[in-house]
Amino acid sequence: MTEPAPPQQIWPEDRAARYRAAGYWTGETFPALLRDRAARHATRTAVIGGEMRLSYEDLLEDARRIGAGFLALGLRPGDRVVLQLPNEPAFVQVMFGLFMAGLLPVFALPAHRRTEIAHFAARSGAKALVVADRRGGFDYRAMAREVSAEVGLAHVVVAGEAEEFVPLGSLSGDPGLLPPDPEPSSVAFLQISGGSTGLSKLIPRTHDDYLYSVRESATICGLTEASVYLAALPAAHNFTLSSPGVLGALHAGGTVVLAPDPNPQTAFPLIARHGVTMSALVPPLALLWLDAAAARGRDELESLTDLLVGGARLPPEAARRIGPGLGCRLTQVFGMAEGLVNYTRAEDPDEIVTGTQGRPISPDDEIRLVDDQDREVPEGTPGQLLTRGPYTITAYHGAPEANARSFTADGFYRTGDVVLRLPSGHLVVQGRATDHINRAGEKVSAEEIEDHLLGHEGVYDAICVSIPDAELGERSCAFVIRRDPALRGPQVKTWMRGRGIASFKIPDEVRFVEAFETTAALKISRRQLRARLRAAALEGESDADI
Ligand code: OOB
Repeated sequence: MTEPAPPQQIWPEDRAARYRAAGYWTGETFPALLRDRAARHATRTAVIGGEMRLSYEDLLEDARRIGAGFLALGLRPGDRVVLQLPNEPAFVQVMFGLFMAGLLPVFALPAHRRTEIAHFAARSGAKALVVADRRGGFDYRAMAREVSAEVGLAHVVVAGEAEEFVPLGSLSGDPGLLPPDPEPSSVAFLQISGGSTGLSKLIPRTHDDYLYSVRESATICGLTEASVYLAALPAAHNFTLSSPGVLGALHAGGTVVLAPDPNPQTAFPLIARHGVTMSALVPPLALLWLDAAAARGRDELESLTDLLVGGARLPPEAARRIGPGLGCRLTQVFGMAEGLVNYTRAEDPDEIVTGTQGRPISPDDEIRLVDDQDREVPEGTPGQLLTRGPYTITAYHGAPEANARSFTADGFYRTGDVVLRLPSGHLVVQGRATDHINRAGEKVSAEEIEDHLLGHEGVYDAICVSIPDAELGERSCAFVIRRDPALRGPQVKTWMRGRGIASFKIPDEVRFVEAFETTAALKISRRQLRARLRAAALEGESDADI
């Protein structure tokens, strides 16, 4: 088997020179960042999780030991390591350990399962996987065994009971053998795309570009040494990691508190206990927090000054309730793992904060709104958002076809989002042009689900669409033409579970239909079919009519 090419991310030289000259790309790297913060804030608390509390000095020491430990296993700088850990201190220790050793984390989410992890490992050419032993009734070691058999991992490192694998606690090596700091323009890690077509793509981010977005995000959101950030959503997600997130808080010398789950019963006591000042949620969870605050009272939330909400559309009526209901300031965040992040600002009037998804981080974030033919739409008209800039990627890793689809010839990323731009530069997300389901902020590709369904022998054809949902924002609905007339919805769902995929990808609803297209049209694209089925479902037509 040929080795996959090492990940890279390259901006055209003229743009790179401009970003350096403007002071966006400073040449800082992740290892240098941690060393610097450990020197400046040695004894301040960097990370809290469960009963564990790490100072900046502790975090640096652990990261150096763990990083050297990975090298002692035989990994070499530049190697990729799939990192799948829950919100626990080990996540931050291992992430920085990998950075110290010049290894590239591939950030998987705890919800990912065999099929997805194997895909990330194969696509990135990862040599190792880091998982927890067992969480929430799921045994990650059993999954690691299957992934390893499928893609051939050299090492599996386990936080907790390791069984035949390498215990995280046993990793150690000579920190003197850690490599020199990487090139700031080199790839620091790979993020996972939400993915609108097929399987998730890998997003290589460089030290220079990511640290620019982290530093500016921290400034825009007003993070300081006194800030205490609660990571309620999965820490590996771009929103929680960098907007301003875990890395923004550490960049500012503040404290990160890791919540095992985002529910109010878990999060509120953590806020009270650790004096949390800021957190970030997807809209459905923000609504849950509002209900809980109304029911339990706001006493536990006294220290909370800022809540960021993003990842999916926050309706203005809900946005208006957040400030008064939680007693804190709302910031809307519209971002993507590929780069561009927009924030509402502290100085924005209320109607902008509640009615828009903010404006870009950088004066050099270029925004273009176009129609289906890539022609710019007139001012004041919604259009498909294309963007390029100092922290938006120019290509996915090892995906020439996706790159040809997802980027214009002059390097703009096609976000797939339909937005309106106000004269002030604030963006209002109106919808999207691509076929994914935004299920409470988790992005599910319709195509990926359909591909799974088509693997069922009782399924003749399947189309998956999003349907508005009061709780989730959107839910997934699979329309299935059966080969086997006895096939029932629950069977389809159970079968999907056996495919080794994240449970948020299991269709929420399965509806059986006789055929997809009853009109005379000879050829109709799956995209058009999805649009028709969604429209029909919304009109409440009976299944037989669809
Ligand atoms: C964040 O990142 P991803 O990569 O999981 O998803 C990106 C997509 C966007 O293209 C858009 O379709 C949707 O998620 N989205 C929003 C939104 N924020 C993201 N749609 C409507 N309103 C919003 N506020 O989701 C992400 C990354 C960094 C920061 C925040 C979110």
